[in-house]
Amino acid sequence: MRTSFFSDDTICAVATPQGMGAIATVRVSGPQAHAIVCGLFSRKGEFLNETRVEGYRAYFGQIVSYGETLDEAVVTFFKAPHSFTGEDAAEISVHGSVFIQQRLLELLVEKGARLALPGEFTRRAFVNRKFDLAQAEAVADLIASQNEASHRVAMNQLKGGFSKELQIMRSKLLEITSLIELELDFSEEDVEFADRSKLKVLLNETLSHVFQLMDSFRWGNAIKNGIPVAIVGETNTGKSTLLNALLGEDRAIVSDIAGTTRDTIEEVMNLNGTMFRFIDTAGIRETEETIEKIGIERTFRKISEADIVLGLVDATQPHEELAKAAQMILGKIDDVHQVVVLLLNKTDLCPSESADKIDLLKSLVTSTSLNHSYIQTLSAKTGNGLDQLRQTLMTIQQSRNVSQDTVLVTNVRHFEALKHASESLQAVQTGLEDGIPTDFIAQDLREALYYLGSITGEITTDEVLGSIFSRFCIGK
Ligand SMILES: Nc1nc2c(ncn2[C@@H]2O[C@H](COP(=O)(O)OP(=O)(O)OP(=O)(O)O)[C@@H](O)[C@H]2O)c(=O)[nH]1
Ligand SMILES: [Mg+2]
Repeated sequence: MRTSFFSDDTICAVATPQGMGAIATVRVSGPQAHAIVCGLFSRKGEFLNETRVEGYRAYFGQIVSYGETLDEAVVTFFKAPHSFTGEDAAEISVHGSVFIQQRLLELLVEKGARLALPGEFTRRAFVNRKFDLAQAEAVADLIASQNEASHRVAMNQLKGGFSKELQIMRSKLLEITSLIELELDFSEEDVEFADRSKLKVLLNETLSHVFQLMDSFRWGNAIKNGIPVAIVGETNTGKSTLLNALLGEDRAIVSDIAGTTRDTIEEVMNLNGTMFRFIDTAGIRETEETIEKIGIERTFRKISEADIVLGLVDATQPHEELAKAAQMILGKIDDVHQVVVLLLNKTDLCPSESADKIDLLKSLVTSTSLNHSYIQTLSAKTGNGLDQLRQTLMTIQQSRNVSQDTVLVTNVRHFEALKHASESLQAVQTGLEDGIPTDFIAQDLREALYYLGSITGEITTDEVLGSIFSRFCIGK
């Protein structure tokens, strides 16, 4: 249900970033958009006639008010429904002085427009069915995207890949639900319109699809906010030195005192178009020191949240201690969701022992059930092995293979809705097993449909829409 939230008013806002720039663009949308803009826009000494405006053509002229020229401008008119919002609209490009932008808005308001609320252009586009809610949210993601991967995911969502998958799922479920509801109408006669075995198959299919989408959230979210890479190991193994080397700056304090890093330090970095979020953590050791203990607990949490774990061990340690340190790290890896890179650090101090110790690490990994692991030598101090590490990170990222068409869930709201839908579908499943009355099953199915529909905005309330669009900025 897309309720008509808007009155018949015309809105305006600066659509380009705030402040001074070479050019600023002001957007105007609504039934009076053409009339209002024409009342300010003069060409060769004459105001443009609203009835003669051609759409999709760039007009050059002046913004004139009270006989004074404010600026030269290029104006493009769009005609409903073929505009971003689906309404009559215009875009005015002027020189990007803050004064000109402000004055132009004032003039538009004087002529009858009103300043747009945050996200109001996109909200109007949604109400006018230019796209669904998931696509509207993709517009925000696209604008916020800072690297190739997040751009690709947002673009796919904008093109409607995710929406289409949801639509298919919903229409299948809807079919079954209507049959079940039909049974309710004939409840006296004890008929079964909806084939129960078919329903079970459909439920299984839908549930596994929902689970698959939920699973993609971990990766989708990582792409949007930077793939979390935790740098972990015992104290003094060189974790902070590695963070600094990767970033190319002295971000974390490095010292030969064990337990230097107490709290986690996070920095985002773009590597070949992919954003990684490196997390330097407190070194793991037995300690009675309260603050350090809290830091180490935090390290364990960061390990579990990471997609990639860089596990550092100190090459100068004897075999036995090295093995213990590596095993401690390997024991914390969740092989389904995580990849571990074991790094034999400080190899500059004992180059002749590297090969031997790498063999030891290899044999340790082989004795675990881990399938996604890499082992490398490193000297965080001299930078030896850094390029290879960067290469490994790229390889791991590429192996996730996010193609143009892969649907990834990147939005917490969508993830929550999928989770609720999965719970309702599971309730239907157990209901069928336990032979629960049909009306309860119908209710759970309706609930699942509701949650799936809420993602694309088939079913939404004004409150939900308000909260989504208020997070957009003005002019969007
Ligand atoms: N020779 C050599 N020294 C290193 C290397 N990496 C780190 N170091 C030294 O090892 C000491 C500890 O380095 P940090 O980076 O502070 O180690 P950390 O793992 O962050 O230590 P905590 O924060 O205490 O857990 C410092 O003196 C570093 O200069 C390396 O590759 N080679
Ligand atoms: Mg440190």
